[in-house]
Order: sequence, then C-alpha cells, then structure tokens
Amino acid sequence: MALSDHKEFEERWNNDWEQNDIYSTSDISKQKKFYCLDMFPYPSGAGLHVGHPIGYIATDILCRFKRLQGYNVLHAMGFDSFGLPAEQYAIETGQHPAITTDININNFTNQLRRMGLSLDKQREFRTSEKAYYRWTQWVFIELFNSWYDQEEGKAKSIASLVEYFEYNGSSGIDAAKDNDATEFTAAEWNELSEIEQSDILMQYRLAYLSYATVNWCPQLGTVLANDEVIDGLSERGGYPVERRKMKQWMMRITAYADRLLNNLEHLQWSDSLKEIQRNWIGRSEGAIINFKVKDNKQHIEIFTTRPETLFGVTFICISPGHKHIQTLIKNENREEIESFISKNEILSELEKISDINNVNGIFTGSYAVHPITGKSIPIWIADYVLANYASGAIMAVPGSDERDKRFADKYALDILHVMNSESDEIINSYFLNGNDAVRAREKMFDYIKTNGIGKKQTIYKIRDAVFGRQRYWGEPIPIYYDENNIPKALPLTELPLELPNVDTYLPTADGRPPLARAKEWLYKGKYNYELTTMPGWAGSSWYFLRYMSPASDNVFVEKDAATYWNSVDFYMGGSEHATGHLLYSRFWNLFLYDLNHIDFEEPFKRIVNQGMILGRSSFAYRIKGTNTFVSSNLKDKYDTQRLHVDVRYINKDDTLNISAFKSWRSDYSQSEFIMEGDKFYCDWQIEKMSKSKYNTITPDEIIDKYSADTFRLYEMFLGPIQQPKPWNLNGIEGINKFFNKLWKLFIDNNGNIQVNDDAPTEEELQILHRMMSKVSDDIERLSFNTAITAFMICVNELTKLECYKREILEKLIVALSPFAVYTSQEIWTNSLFNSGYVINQKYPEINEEYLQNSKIEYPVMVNGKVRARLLFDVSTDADEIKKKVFSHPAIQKWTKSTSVKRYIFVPGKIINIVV
Ligand code: ANZ
Repeated sequence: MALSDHKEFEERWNNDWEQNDIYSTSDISKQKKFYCLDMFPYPSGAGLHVGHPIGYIATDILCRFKRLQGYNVLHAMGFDSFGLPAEQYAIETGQHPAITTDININNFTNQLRRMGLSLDKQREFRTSEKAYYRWTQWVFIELFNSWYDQEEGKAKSIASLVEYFEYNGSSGIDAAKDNDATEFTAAEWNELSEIEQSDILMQYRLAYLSYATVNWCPQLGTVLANDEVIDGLSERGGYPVERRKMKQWMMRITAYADRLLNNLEHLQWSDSLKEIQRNWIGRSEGAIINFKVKDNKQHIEIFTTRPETLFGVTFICISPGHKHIQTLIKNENREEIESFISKNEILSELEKISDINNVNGIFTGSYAVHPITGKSIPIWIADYVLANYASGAIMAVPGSDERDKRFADKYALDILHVMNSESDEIINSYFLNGNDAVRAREKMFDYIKTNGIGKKQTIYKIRDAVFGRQRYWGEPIPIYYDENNIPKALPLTELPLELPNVDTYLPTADGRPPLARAKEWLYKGKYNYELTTMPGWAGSSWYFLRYMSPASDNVFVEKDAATYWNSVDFYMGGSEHATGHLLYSRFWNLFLYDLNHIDFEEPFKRIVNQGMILGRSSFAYRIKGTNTFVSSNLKDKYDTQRLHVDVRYINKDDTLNISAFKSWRSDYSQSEFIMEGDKFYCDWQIEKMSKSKYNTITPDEIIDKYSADTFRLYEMFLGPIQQPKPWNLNGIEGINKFFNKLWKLFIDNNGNIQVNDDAPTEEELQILHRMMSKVSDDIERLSFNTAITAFMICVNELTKLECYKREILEKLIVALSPFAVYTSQEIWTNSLFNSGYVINQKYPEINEEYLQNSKIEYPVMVNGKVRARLLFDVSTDADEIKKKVFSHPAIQKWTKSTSVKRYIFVPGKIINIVV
C-alpha cells in the first residue's frame, strides 16, 4: 500500500465504517460528553465547493481528537432542506421540490462521504421530512399557546392568561404584548364574544397574527425578514423590496430582547459576533415625554435618549405613519400633506436610516406645548422619523442633534443652543445650570417623573419576526380557521399537518399563496387551513436539539438525552448567520427552557466562524453590443464589458482555452477573438468562491487527483481557520510529499513492511512527545495549520534517524488519525497489523520528561567515525562524561588496545577521540 492506492483504501474503509457503524454515539452515557455542531447545509443544486468543507473538516478533527481523549462525542449532520431555490426550480420545471431536494441531498451525501467525516449517520435528518417538521409545527403550537410574563421573565401558558383576565381584566399584568393592546376589566372580558377574546389573546401570544408593515418582494411573491433584505433588495435574487401592510403570522421575539442581550455575557463567542447581536437587539435607555397638543385632546409621546436637551426643543416631528396624524393635520393644506404622507409612508425603514443627509418634511398646522416652558412648538411630519421605532415621534433639538439641525436649516426653524455635546455644560436651562450632561440627564429623569411629564423607558430596535411566507416549500403552519374564522391550533394528534400536493407552485390568480390551490385540503373536511408556510429559519431554530434523540416519536427531544448532551460545546459556521439564525435559535431555546422542556437556556456555548475561502475568478472582455472578445491588454482601446469566465477554461498562464470556451454556451459558439499574437489573455481577481462567479473548485476533483487525506490536510494547511484565504494549489504537493514520507517509515523501497519492535532511543521519544504535545495544544487552540507543520517536522526527523520502531510509529499514527483518517486506519491495520479502529484508541499520554531539553545526545566519534551516541543530563560535568565515554563498550572496542592521542569535548555538541 502507498499513497497512490488511496482510491482503493478510501472506498474500502468507507464501506467498512458504514457497515460497522463506527461513528454512532449513544444518547446517554457515563462518559463526559462533547457536543460539536456544524451549521447544517441547505442542499443546493450546485453542490459543495472547496470553501464549504473547511468548517466540516475542522470540527471533524476536533471531534476525533475528543474521542481519542475519551469523550462521548455527538457529531451529526442533517439537511436544511426547505427553501427557495428548490421551489424556484419547481416553478420553472414543474418538478416537485421534494424530488429536486432528494437529488441534491444525494449529491451532497456522496461528496461528504469522500471526506471521511466522523458523522453519526443514524442521527441524520432533513427539516423537510414529516418526522421532523411535525415537531417544528409542535413548537409553533407551543408558542401560539404561550404569552410572556415580563414580571417573572418567562413564557407561560395562554390558559393562565385567560384565567387572569377572567378575574382581573387586563390591569396589573406585565405582559409582552402589542403596542395598541386594549385595556378591559374582568367583567368586560367575561362579556366578550369568542371572536373578541381571540382577537385580544392574539395581542399576547408569542406566535400571533397581526397587521404588520412587511418587506414585500413582488418578484419572489413573498415577504422577507429584515435580515433577508440588503440595501432595499432581496438577499436572494437581488429583487426590489417594498413595504406593505399585510396580515401575517409573527413571532414575539421582542419579549426576549433583554435575555437575548444579557445572556451574551456568558457565552464564549467572539466580541464581534456579540457586538453584532447587541446592535441588532439595540437597547436604548431614555425617556418617554408627553407633549400636549394645542386645541386637541391628543397628546404626543416622544422618545428621547437625551432628556436633558428638553430646553432646546424647537419643534416636534412625527413619522408619516404616526397613529394620530389625521387629527393633527389642519385643513388649509391637507392635500399637500396627504400627498407627502402617501409618498413617504411606504418607504422602507432601512432606506430612511441610510439617507440622513436628505431630510424632508411638512408642517401639520398644529402646535404642541412645551411641558416646562409652556411655549408653542410646531408639529412637523418628517421622513426621518421611523413609524416603527419607539413612539414614532421625536422632540427635535437642532442645537444638539445633527439631523434635526439639517431639518431646521432646510425649513428655517428655530435653533436653540442649549448644549452642543455630551461634554458641554448646560448653559441655558434655569435649573440644570452647571451640570454635565450625564448628571443633567439624571436630574431630568427625576424632574419629568415627579412632574408627571414622562417616565424612564427602555426600548429595543429588534422587531418581532414575520413568520409566514407566501410560498409552497416550507412547513405548513398548523392552524385552521373555524366557522367564525377564529384561528385555532390543530390538536397535537393531527400533526404532522402534511404539505398537500398542488398542480403548480405559483400563487393563485387572485394572489393567494400556492397552498390555496389544494382545494380539498381542509380540516375535518370543512375548515380552511392557514395557507402561508413557515420561513426558512423555522427548521433550523431547533435542529441542534433533535440530533440528541432523532428517532423520538413521542417528543421533540427526549428529556434525558437533552439533559445529558446539554448545550452545544462547539458550533462552527459562517458569520453571515450572526443575526438571523443565531438569534432565532436562541429565542426558541429560551422559550423551550421556559416551558421546562429542556434545562439549559442557551443553545451554543462556543461559536467559531470559519474564514471564507476565496476564489480566483477569471474575466474576459467583450466589446459592447458585439460578440467579439478582446484580449485583456487590449481592452482599453474598446468600450468593453467584463464577463466572468469559468476557471475551467483558463490555462495556467491566464490565457483562454478558446475552443472549450466556445463550447461552454451557445451564445459564445460564434464569438470572435481579438488576440495578442497567438494568445488570448484573461484578467483575474480574488473574490468570494461561488458558483455564480464561475470560480469554484469541487472537493471531488482534488480528492480524485491527490487523496481525501491530502485534501483534508491541505484545507487546514491553507492558514488560520478563522481567516479568509484564497484557494490556490501552491502548497498541495508539499502535503503529498509528507504522505509519501510517512508511508516510507512503514514500507521500504521493496514494498516490505519494515516496522520493528526495537526499543526507542531517548531522542526518538523526545521527537514523538514534542510533536504530540504541540499537536494537542494546537488542536485545542484550533490552530490546525501549525499542528500539521508539527507532524511534518516529526516525520522528517524520524526519517533522518531511520526510526521504524513500532513504539514510536504507532503513537504517531494515533496522533495523526484526526487529520489523516484513511491513511492512519490503513497503516494501523495493514502495516502495524493492529485490530480494531484507530478512532477507538486513546490519545497517547504525553510524558513531560521528554519535553524538556534536559538531556543532550553526544555523537562520539573515533577517528572521524560515529561509533556511539550517548545521552547525558545537561548537568553532567565534563570529567564524568569522559569517564562514561571510555567505559562504553562501543568505544572501548576502538580505544582499548591503543593509546588515545587526543580527546576533544565540544560541550552540547560532539565528542571526538583520536587514537
Ligand atoms: C432628543 C435628542 C437630542 C435626541 C440629541 C438625540 C440627540 P437611539 O439611540 O437610536 O435609540 N428618535 C426617537 N424615536 C425616533 C424615531 N422613531 N425615528 C427616528 N429617530 C427617533 O436614538 C434615540 C434618539 O433618536 C432619540 O433621542 C430621538 O432623538 C431619536 F442631541 O431626542 B433624541
């Protein structure tokens, strides 16, 4: 056997491992546990490129290492298999998304299988399979049946809320609820109809229906979450997104804002990841202040983080979507105002925030009364005030706030210089004089409270999450509408509510979601089901729990298994999930904890983001409006357009393989080329590796050409795991050389196994133990590239010493096995003739004694030839060394019968005897 036989032994071991199911883990064990998780993939049609496995290989090394250390390791991978691309493909081709998903998963599975990942296949599942999504639906029903008690800081059953209302009405309860939730007495509650009660409860449920302004993407025909919208365009597809008010299923994640924020403290996440979540949650401590409106019963509530600037207020701004806007408009210029409102109301919040230079507004005609000075201050409508943030109205302080200043300048409004910045002294206010801003703020909080003007208030930027999608390929929401059109949760015995078949995956002609096409799809043959489906993030919000007991039929996760496995010890994935997935799954986990289904609050103790692998993209220049391409150095002579070229058609010197390129696409088959001499050069650029940039390299091609282990080691050798790095093959031959050298320690040039049972020398032991110690430290630090260097040094040194000793080599193989899985198993079995699996061994104990350089080995030469190598403590004195040298039999052999002419001792280096 040798590296060149890798295909044979990789396949042989894959079959063996599968047949013997060697990676399966027990649900509960007496061993200590290590739960390691990868962000599971969405099985796209494009398959995996070399950028994807970087995290999978890193976690695999860690898992194997932990196994060798005696941990019971949970390492599994499923598929996040509901989602848009399969549905888009279904719309285009009529093929059921389940079929596309199946094909894609098979492709992924084949690709992953070749990388030798130690995944427990028994725990694999797909979010789109009934046995799984039935429990996603169950979580939804639990949320629907819960409300959030802010006083106790936990979710409770909705039945307890109903009971409270029956005796107390709505007063005195501190619940997370809609902003405009109604107040009522117990008597009123008990008089309400079922529909009215249902409407009220909706304002409290954690999964609820509500009119919300949503991001509507007409091209995709669905709503999108804020994190799915980037610069006003859909993350997927880049289509324009508009704001629309629609009735939607929502998740009351805002109830958990405080805990999501505070718990971050205890997590072993990077500072940047925590900061992203903190900003997304966006806690602001400030005050609500009430402004009376002149000649109007209404008052306006504003939110400010700078109440100490109250004396600088010269106008009030409300958002174009403010709830009292109609009562504030004076009739004189109503038309103009209405047109301003309708123009601005639907503008996306995100757009408004991004353009602070361009502030626009219009005067309502109404005035407010300053709560301290009593002055009249005009009320304006301004586009920079967000309807959905805080109270949707601000007190404008143009002397202190930049946006307010721009607005005041533009519309010639008064500017009062009360204070300019946080550090300025308050100068103009009669009772705050002499204080700095922070103390002034505290005094103002007290003042507004005692005078009944306002109160302290903490608000959050995070919004409740839209949960319904007008799409087909997702979990059906387990709700039906009864004869009064009251939304009701399905009884649990009805789960899973299966996705019905439809004739086509498009919305209906009257704009209802695709599920409306399933006409016979009714509960008890008469009640309509909810027609929207769950978003992509539903299935991924609890999958880490399901791995703990994936076969469970009676419960989403067995309590014992969840108690044993507890939170994920190590989670590896892409940083793009910082706000979406990592917040939603924390929210669901906290909720399930509140209901006592699991006993840990946070799902992921430690998260590490792997760096992205970048690709080298190639480009050709086409003269605009023609089918003629021009070689890169000539491009400036023409008006050209730069187009991606698949890197497969590029030669090593960046010239284009024209015939291959022509056969790539029909529109290129007739292309003309303006050459440089006989060559056509392309340009290149490093960018994200992605199918759409035609710069992907698949793991399969690397594994075929080199080996699975070369691929594994090379991915890790590219550089520190957390850093982005370009993919190139410059160093891959070095890894292959390493493997060739490794094999040669076991098998001589004639193909015979040369491992012997000789006792190792001190030096050999030092080499081995130094490597093992460095490698285990490096793995713990996730420094896989430097661990690989340590293996290289070790193999080089053992080669130099011609060390073929079992006692050394066996341990080397065990230490190497987390990295080079096939090679180590093959050598373990067929060169070392051991039984069993190398993964079931113990990580060799590291002997500290061999780590210190306390001993020196002296080559002892007699007449220029090394006749012995003797080991001495560094502390041994020269006379003692001399005595030992001359009494050693290998030396006596040469010195006994002659006289010694010279004895040369070079401390720390060598001993030379001339006879
Ligand atoms: C007066 C003031 C003076 C303010 C000053 C700031 C500086 P954060 O920290 O982001 O929460 N604001 C309040 N509600 C708003 C809304 N719906 N749309 C746009 N802006 C709004 O910011 C809070 C500050 O943003 C508040 O404090 C308010 O302006 C404004 F020198 O009040 B401030």
